[in-house]
Amino acid sequence: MAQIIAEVSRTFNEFLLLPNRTRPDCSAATVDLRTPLVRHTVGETSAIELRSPFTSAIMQAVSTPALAIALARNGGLSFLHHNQPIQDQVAAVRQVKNTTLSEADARLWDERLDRLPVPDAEDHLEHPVFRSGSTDNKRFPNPLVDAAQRLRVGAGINTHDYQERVPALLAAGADALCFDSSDGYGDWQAQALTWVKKHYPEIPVGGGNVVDGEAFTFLAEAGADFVKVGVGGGSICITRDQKGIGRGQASAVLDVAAARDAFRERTGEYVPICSDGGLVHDYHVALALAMGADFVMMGRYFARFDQAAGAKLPTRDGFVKEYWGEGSNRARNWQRYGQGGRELVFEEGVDGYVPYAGDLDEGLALTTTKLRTTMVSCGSTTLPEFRSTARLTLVSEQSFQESHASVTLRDTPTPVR
Ligand code: RVP
Repeated sequence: MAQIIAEVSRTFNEFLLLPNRTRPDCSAATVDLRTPLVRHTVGETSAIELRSPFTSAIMQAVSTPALAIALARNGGLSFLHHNQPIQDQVAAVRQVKNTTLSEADARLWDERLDRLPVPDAEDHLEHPVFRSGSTDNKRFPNPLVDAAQRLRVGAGINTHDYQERVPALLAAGADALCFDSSDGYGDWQAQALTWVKKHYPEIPVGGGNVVDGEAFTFLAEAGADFVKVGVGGGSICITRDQKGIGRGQASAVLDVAAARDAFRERTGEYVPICSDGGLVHDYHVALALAMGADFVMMGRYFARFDQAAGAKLPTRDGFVKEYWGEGSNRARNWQRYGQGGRELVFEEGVDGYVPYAGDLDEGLALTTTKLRTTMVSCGSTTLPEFRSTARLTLVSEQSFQESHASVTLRDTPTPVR
């Protein structure tokens, strides 16, 4: 007989954090957002530590080289998508790895330039790098760079062509890989993980997506260096409507975090987890991290910025950016949404618009400030401390209503009597 899980499937909107005591040494400036990307022995440091717990989704509409550069400068990591020929993904990785901060710095100052044009694979202007933007250590004090000071970049891979794609991506300089699947709890992914770990033991490779502890443990035992959590919660995702598969993102993260901790106790190995999709408000990032995620992955959030791939279009109410799912007819990513062949028989994603939000640097700075101040209210200066001391409460519908302003806002037209 089918098993009914006792816990109701819950999402982020159903929770709030309670403030904890804030001591004098705990301030936004002292909050340290470093977090491990890669599996490591307890007590040791992860081979790659994100400077800030943000990664961008493995999606055509999101993770361009320009976005990867901007995000790495701000301490996070992009995973360039694999829904393109191997040589195109390789060219994208090269674009990120070949604009090093120090080289750009040297050229801009030596040649007294204000900006540096960065060409794409076909030699078209991809994006200019400005002196004040690319090189100012004060503006980007914590970039995510490798030992040679090159920005780090990740790449999505799939269980179909990994034996050709992985070596090509590594030759181009990819720093981390991630198997990209809407359902990672399967033998195909375990076999593919085993193959990558056997042939390229040095390269970090993540797995997913999963929504429960059993599936996490399966991938961790197969060698995953991190595991992504989330099925059906993405803003463009209709998998739950189409297949009846998924789980509320909060429940999924809580369950997988408990399994990660049990795995750590049993093996002495810490396997980071990533909350992927369904982060609608900035405060959802803090909730995901408090519930146990080591870092988050976002699509809609990053798709709104200049650096994302979608076209910027005018509307009567301002600008929007295009944003489409990997399971939509526009992306047709059959490698992620395996339905038994090389074609999508039905869509699992939609094609739409998101409000335009300008430049990534400014948007992410604001989100990061909110995260820091939330952690201060919760009395934490590090992410491990935050998740071990966080107190969360479920909210009723009435208290959810109470959370919002209940006056007429000044910029709302007042009816004339
Ligand atoms: P969101 O941040 O809510 O936009 O969600 C992004 C996530 O949604 C991706 O990282 C991926 O896991 C998932 N996704 C991508 N495409 C689709 C789809 O077409 N259903 N879903």
